[in-house]
Formats: sequence, C-alpha cells, structure tokens
Amino acid sequence: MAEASIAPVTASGPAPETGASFDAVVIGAGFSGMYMLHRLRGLGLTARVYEAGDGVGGTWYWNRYPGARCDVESVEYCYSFSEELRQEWDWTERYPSQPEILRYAEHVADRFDLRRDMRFRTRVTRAAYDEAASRWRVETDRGDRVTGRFLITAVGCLSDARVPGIPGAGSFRGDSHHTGRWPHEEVDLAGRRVAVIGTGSSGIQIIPVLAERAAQVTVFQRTPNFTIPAWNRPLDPGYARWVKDNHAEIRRSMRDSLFGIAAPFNTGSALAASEQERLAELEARWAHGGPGFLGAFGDTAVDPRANELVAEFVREKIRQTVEDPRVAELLSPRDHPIGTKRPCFDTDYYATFNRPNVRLVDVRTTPIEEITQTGLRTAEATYEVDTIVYATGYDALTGPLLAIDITGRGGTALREKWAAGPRTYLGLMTAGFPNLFTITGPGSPSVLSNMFVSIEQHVDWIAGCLRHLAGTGATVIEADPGAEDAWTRHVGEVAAQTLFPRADSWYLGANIPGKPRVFLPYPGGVGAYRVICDEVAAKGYEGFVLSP
Ligand code: N01
Repeated sequence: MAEASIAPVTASGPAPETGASFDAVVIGAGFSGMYMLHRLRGLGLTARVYEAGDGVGGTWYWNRYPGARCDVESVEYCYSFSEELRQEWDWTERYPSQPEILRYAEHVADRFDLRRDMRFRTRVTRAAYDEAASRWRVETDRGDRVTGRFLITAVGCLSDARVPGIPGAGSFRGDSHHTGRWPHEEVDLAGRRVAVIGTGSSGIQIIPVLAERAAQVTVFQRTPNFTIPAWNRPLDPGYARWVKDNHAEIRRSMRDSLFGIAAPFNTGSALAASEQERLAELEARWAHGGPGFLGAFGDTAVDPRANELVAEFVREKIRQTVEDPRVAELLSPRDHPIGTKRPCFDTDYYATFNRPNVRLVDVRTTPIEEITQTGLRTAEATYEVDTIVYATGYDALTGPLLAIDITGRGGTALREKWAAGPRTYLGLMTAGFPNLFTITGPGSPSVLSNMFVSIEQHVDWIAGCLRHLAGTGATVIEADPGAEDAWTRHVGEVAAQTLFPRADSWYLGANIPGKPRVFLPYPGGVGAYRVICDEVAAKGYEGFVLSP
C-alpha cells in the first residue's frame, strides 16, 4: 500500500457560488486566514475564505487528540494586533490545551465577525492564473467557481496528514485514527488495547494520556526523540496581568528573537563553560521546562561537541526516570543532534514507560511488516490490538500547497516548478505565480517559530504590500526569478551552517518517500527575517516586479 494523505470528509452546506469575483481569495480559516481576512477588510477589500473544516481554527480544529496542547506559552501563543482582544481574553494554563485554543479561535471569529466571509466544509481544489484578466480562477470541491485578484494561501504548514503505507492497513477490523484527523466525538478507550505508531510531538503528547485511559498501550517507535518537560500548570493570574501590562516590550523581544518566544537564549558556549556551570544552567532550564531549554548555550545548534553535551544531559535524565535500563536506552536518541528534529515538550512522557500497561517496541530493528485484521506483526512478534493511533506526521509546508492544483503563468503547475524542492522569494511569493501570496510558506521561518509571530508578520507585510500596490496604481506583483534564486540559495546556505541537515527530519522532507531533500523553513531567526522583509518593502519591494 502506498503512503497516503488523509483528506477530511466534506459534507453538505450552502449552495456553491459561481461567477463571483473578489479582491482576494484566501485558502484556510486557521489563525493566518482569520487575521488575513481582518486586514483585507481594513483595507476596504472584498474577500472570500474557503476552509475544509467545519469551523475556524485550522491545526487546532483538526488536532483533537487526547493531550493535544501547544508547547509555546499561552500568553505568547496569541494575536497581538488588537489591544481589546488581548485585554479581554484570559488563558487558564501555562501551555494552552487544544480545546482552549479552539475556543480562542472561535472567540476571535465572533468578535471580528469573520464567519460571514467564510465558506466551511469547502476545499479549494484548483487555482489557475488567468493572464489576460490578471485574476486567479478558483475552484472548490463543492462546485464554487470564483475569481480573485489576489490568491492568499493560509493552508498551515502541518495540515497534510500522512499515514505510512503499511501492508494490510486496510484490513484492520478495529478503529484507526490519525492524531491530525482525530474524531470530533469521544473515542472510547476504556479497556482497549491501543497501538501508537510514531513518537514525534503528537505521539509524545498522546501516549501518557492513552496510558491512563486504555487497558494497554504498545508504542511502536522507529526513532526516539528528545523531549523536555513542559511542567504545565494553571496560569498564575499575577503573571498573566504582568504580561498584559508589559505587552509592548514582551512582544518586541519576541519579534526580535530567533524563534518568536520570550524565553532568553544565551549566546555563551557550552564548551567554554565549566562542567559545573554547564550543569547548573541546564538543570535550571530543565526545571523551568519548555522551549527555553534549548537556549542554554549559543553553540548547541552549530557545534556537534557542544550539542552532544546537551544531548547527554537529556539522556541522563532519561536513565534517571525510566526504571528498565533497556527501555531507557531505547528511548535515548543517538542518531541526531538535539534540536535538529522538532524538539518535543511533554508531560510525564518518559515516566509513562514505567507503567505496567505500557510497552515499547523498537521498529527500527524489527520493522512493522504487516497490519492484520486484529493487530500488527513485526519481524519478531504479533501484537493484538483494538485501536491503532497513527501519530505519523505530515507532508510539511509544501504538502498542503501542492495538494491544490495551482497553475501560474503559461499554465505552469506549481507541482512542476517545485519538483526539485520549493523555490520562493522570502517564502512569500514564487516567480511565475503573480499575486499569489503564501502565508508562512517554505523559505520563511514558519515552523521554526512561534507561529503567531510569523503569521502576524506575514499578514502585516502582505497588507502593507497591497496598500502599496493600491497607492502606486500597480495591480500585479510577482517575485523576480533572480531574487528568488538568491533567496532559495540563502535559505540552504544558512541551514548548512547549522546541524539541522544532520537529522532525517520533516524540516528536510525526509519523512515523505520521494520528497526532495531540501531544508524547508528559513533558519535565520524571525528577528533577522523581519528586518530583511521590512527592508525589501522600504526599497519599493525590491526583488519583486510590479506592473499596472
Ligand atoms: O509528526 P512527526 P507529529 N513506522 O513527523 C513515525 C507539530 N506539533 O505529528 O522519526 C514507524 O514529528 C516517525 O518516525 P521517524 C510539531 O511541529 C506540535 O508528531 O520518521 N514509525 C515519527 O516518530 C511537530 O514536529 C505540537 O523514524 C513511523 C512519527 O511517526 C509536527 O507537528 C503537537 C512511520 C512522526 O512524527 C509533527 O508532529 C503536535 C512508520 N512507517 C505536533 N512513519 C505542539 O505544539 C512515521 N513514523 C505541542
């Protein structure tokens, strides 16, 4: 069986629109599509937003699996554009749970009356640039046929859920669920024997919760991941008040930072520090928990020896936590430097393997050969289960864009143009596809950052660009191929200066068979990237071609 993308089911809804024309068509009603719509309205432009789900929220609409939670702190994982919104919304936990983030998305949609320009349960299937009319012709799976002067993708970086092509998967008689397409109704796990395939961020979050609810959990691990404790807790109201009162300063530091978070990142060297200093710094950051752990030293991301010191600190924590030394060793990552795969942040992940109802199967040495009607068979044993959870990830960044049949000038398909990997200018546009903007597209910091910081930066930049076009009388903007070549090269060069290319990660497309191995996000940091984008705009959109 081939690896498959899981398309969500679409259902009935309002009658399809044909012949309508808008200033902009936006694809996706997650946090980027919602804010884009708000800004388009502010510019006096008309817009239609299409969304495959039955509501707003994007990632947080689909990822309803038990334990789903953001690993950026709630007070930082939210919009900053509205003072009133910031003042009226109160988070309840240090790290927001999926239901709370979804409530926030729904609150924003209500507050800014966003839904009236949105069409739900509607998937954009095709978008073709009509050169004569300088408009995008957009088609959906429900029969909509509309045009937009601008086409803005707000499709999310991690929305194309993938299940591996394991032979026999279709014959399984129990339930199977992908974490990114979790059912809306309660999944009954009591008394069940559950298999979990995958130990990335989703697996690491769901496994401890499943272990508490199910009779037995068998974890099929191919690659162990480094995970740092989140130490989630109720949000201290005094701290929340302080953040609101000091919002401008905190946001400024997030925007200027590497990853869009406020946690301080040291520049000092792990190698230069004495053992005592190094352990003290790492212990303090471990005790604080969350993404700030990786900011203990400035050379962790670039120097293998510095990285190994930090990695070994985490392995020692695993050995201290997991009672069975064999299991502790299996859980200890040794094939990639820490931080080169997306770091995970957990609640009780390693301790969960001390429970009698949890077992770990190493499918690196004994691969899953077949899924049978009643379970999974590896090279060594068979495992009878009632439920299979696929925590097997996504075709990241390019997957959701290439799932749409997008054609630009001369009928060139985006799939064709990006056959050897995505080519963009600033991750915002791609040459040959005029007036197509890609919010948090490949070649921008996107997944290497707090998504809210990157989303707001891109949406604000696009809104500024549209204002500039209106002011100058230009109607078409397009990336210059030379500027695009230089940017694409630059993204690769910056990645090559780091340890990122040493991991087989989804950042590089390594999780999707046949996907070109290209570092997808821009690793230069959100602060530096923002400066570049602002300079481009200040120089009259240097590297873009504007025409009447
Ligand atoms: O997916 P992943 P994810 N047999 O691709 C394994 C964001 N996120 O959904 O490493 C056996 O990371 C695969 O193994 P390997 C976050 O950016 C954020 O967990 O390829 N195993 C891996 O272990 C994150 O990085 C949050 O060897 C197979 C796992 O499946 C991104 O989403 C929460 C397999 C996939 O891990 C994706 O995370 C959740 C096979 N055939 C997600 N195929 C928070 O904010 C794949 N695997 C907290």
